[in-house]
Amino acid sequence: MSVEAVCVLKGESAVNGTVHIKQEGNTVHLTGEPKGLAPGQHGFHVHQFGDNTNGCTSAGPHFNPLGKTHGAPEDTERHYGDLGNVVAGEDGVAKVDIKDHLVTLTGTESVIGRTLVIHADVDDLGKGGHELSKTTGNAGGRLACGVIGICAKK
Ligand SMILES: [Cu+2]
Ligand SMILES: [Zn+2]
Repeated sequence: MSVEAVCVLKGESAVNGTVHIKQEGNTVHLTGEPKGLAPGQHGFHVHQFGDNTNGCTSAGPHFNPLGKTHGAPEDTERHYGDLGNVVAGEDGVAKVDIKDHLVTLTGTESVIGRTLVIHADVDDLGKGGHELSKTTGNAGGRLACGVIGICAKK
C-alpha cells in the first residue's frame, strides 16, 4: 500500500506553495515549488505539532522523538524533522526534491498531522556556533507552514 500526503504552505509572508510527500519503501520523497522566497537557502523542517492556532509558532520545535541534537539530514545526530535547506532561485521559487530516510508517513513516528515549516534564513545544520545552532540551526522566522495531511486519491 502506498501512502501519500500533501502540505499546503501558508503564512503571514507572501511565501506559499504545495508540497507532496510520498512514501517509497523506507524513503520518503518530498516535492514541490514553494514561491515568494528571497533567493538563497531557507531552513526546511517538520515541526512537532500539527497546530497552527497561533500561526506557524504553535507548531512547536522540530519533530524530535529520540531527543537528539539538531543536525543535517545526512547526520546520525539530527532531529527526525531536519530536512536541511531548500534553495530559492532569483525568481523566488524553490524546487523541492528531497529524499529522506527518517521522515516517514507510517508507524508511530509518522509525520502525518505534524507541520512542515519553511524559514526566513539558512539552517546552519547545527554547525554555525550560534546559541540556536544546536536546536533550530538558527534558521530564523517561520515564513510559511502547513499541516501534513493524507492526500485525496487521484
Ligand atoms: Cu523549522
Ligand atoms: Zn532540528
